[in-house]
Amino acid sequence: MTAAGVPHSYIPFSLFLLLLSSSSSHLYPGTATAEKQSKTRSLHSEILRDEAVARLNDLGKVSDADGYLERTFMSPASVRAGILIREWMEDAGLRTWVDSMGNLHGRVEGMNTSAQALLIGSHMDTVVDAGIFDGSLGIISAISALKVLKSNSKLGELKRPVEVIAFSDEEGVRFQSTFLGSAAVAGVLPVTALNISDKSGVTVQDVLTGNSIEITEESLLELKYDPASIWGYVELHIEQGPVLEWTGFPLAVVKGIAGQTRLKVTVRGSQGHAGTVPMSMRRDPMAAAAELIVLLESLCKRPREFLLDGGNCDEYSLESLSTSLVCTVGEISTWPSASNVIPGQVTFTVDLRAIDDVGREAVVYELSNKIYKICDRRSVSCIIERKHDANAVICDRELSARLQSAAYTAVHRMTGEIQEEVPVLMSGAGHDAMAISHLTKVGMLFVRCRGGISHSPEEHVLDDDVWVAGLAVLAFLESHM
Ligand code: HGY
Ligand code: MN
Ligand code: MN
Repeated sequence: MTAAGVPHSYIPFSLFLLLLSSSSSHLYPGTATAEKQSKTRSLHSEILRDEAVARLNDLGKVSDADGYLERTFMSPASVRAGILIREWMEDAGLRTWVDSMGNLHGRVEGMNTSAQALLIGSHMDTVVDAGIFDGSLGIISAISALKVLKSNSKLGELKRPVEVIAFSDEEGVRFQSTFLGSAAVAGVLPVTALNISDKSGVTVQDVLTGNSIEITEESLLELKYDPASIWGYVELHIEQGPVLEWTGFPLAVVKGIAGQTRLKVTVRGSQGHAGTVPMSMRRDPMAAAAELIVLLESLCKRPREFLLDGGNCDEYSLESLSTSLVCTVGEISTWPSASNVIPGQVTFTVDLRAIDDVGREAVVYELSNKIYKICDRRSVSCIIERKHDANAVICDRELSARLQSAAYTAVHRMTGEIQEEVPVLMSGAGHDAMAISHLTKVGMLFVRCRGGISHSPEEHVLDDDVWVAGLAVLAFLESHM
């Protein structure tokens, strides 16, 4: 298995040989004989594949935008999506409610209401121009697996309560601070988060009030679950990377999730006429921002070069950074944004991730120092706001072992083949499991996605991989019966 902390893009070659030797494109029941058809039926394909795929497509049409998928925290489309998901939860026999941070819950008590509950969830919000599987697959697979138990009158055989949670804001697209929903359930969302405003000055509190949710500090604190009442949290999610497709396996267990920092950098200079100000006399924030963004890319491509003389991180962190550090400038805006005006201000976002938290901190420190030096030299001013931080999370071993066994069972049920090794991968993408790890032990399963593409309308999961995902959740639930 991959060594601790080695991100999936750096699986040791020996493991790759093992995976490649044993991997074959897992055949699924193709032209089924009568006996195979009954087997397929016993694999609940109508619910775990056909209906789940139809629901993913239906949910993928619920958008705030025309022509592309966008659902942000408590937006009109997110509310409509919640109504749809709530119907599906009730169709699976779950008791449902919406909490005061917009999370949608569906719960079945099982045979022992006082036993510690199993939470299964993911997010119902999306990025801009999103794919239909990111977040939604984890919610729909969980609901479908519970519906199979209901259709076999087995919900009452669950040893513990099972609660599906569709979290209201994992992407953090609107307010830049992610996990608004899951952090509230974990009890780690500061009440100050209610005052965070979006680009138009609307706050989180305003959005909740606009949805007739009057949240107070008390009601926010009441959202926190009692850790003693929770057995653990499981999240099934698309891999959003290319490794599973490359290895030929449909499922993987997640070993851990990279830590992340989000910054907002605002550079101010002197706004002026594009035609009259000599180049030598300009204080141009756009040119400064361009130099800062190229610096950021160089630092993240060659951290050792920048950090060794800085001396603020050891060899282990440097080694980890050289394999896992990634950074992205996803948003940039300028004022007044006119072609014949030297801008007065440029603002851009920085999304920075690494498996090692010490290394990530060292990068943020070094980057900030260099940004201020460059702005000084260019006589422009600079403000760096730290909008979000989440430390790296390592998934629980015992829970991961149970997920691995569920994945193994699912693939074996579908293909009849023995999948020697269920791959174990690191996640560069963030997930609600990071927030819930403050509440209880967490485990994650990854599902193969075409070309590893995500955060794009090209995002795609094979129908049969949706099916095997549902079978894995079903097998995991059966281990709690
Ligand atoms: O950005 C992420 O890693 C996640 O998709 N929110
Ligand atoms: Mn995402
Ligand atoms: Mn996601």
